[in-house]
Amino acid sequence: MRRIPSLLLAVGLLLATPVLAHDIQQDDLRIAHPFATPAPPSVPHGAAYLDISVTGDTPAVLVGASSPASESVEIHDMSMDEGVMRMRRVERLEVAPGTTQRMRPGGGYHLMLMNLVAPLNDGDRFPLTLEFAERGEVQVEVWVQSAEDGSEAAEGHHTP
Ligand SMILES: [Cu+2]
Repeated sequence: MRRIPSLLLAVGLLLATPVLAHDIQQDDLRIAHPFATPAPPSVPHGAAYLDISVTGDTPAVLVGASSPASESVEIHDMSMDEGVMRMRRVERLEVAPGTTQRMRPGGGYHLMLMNLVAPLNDGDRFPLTLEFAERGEVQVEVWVQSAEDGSEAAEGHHTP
């Protein structure tokens, strides 16, 4: 009989844990296929990528993000500057109505996981909270996978 309370407790904890979805539809906002590229112990920072789609009439403005996987999360834009790849932090990323902002390795916007708590290994999953102006927070589950796999999955994963 002593096992029953602990079993019930375990079930209660399971139920209390929010189930994080990989693809999120929240009102007219859709977050698709969040993934992060693997980061070995020698790499201090990681990068996460996802697609943000807005189907309604008002833009979605990403103003921040956070995750237990790193000390902080910054919105970055990467571009070529006189032949050199440069990353710069941006305070907000606006997604216009009726459009999709795609993030992919190799350039453009990404979410920088500043000071990783642990290496990111292929197959790992971790929660990420996106903060949108006016719309509040959206929680997603990020999958760690190689850039090629992630991009392919992102492209092919959501064809209607
Ligand atoms: Cu960056």
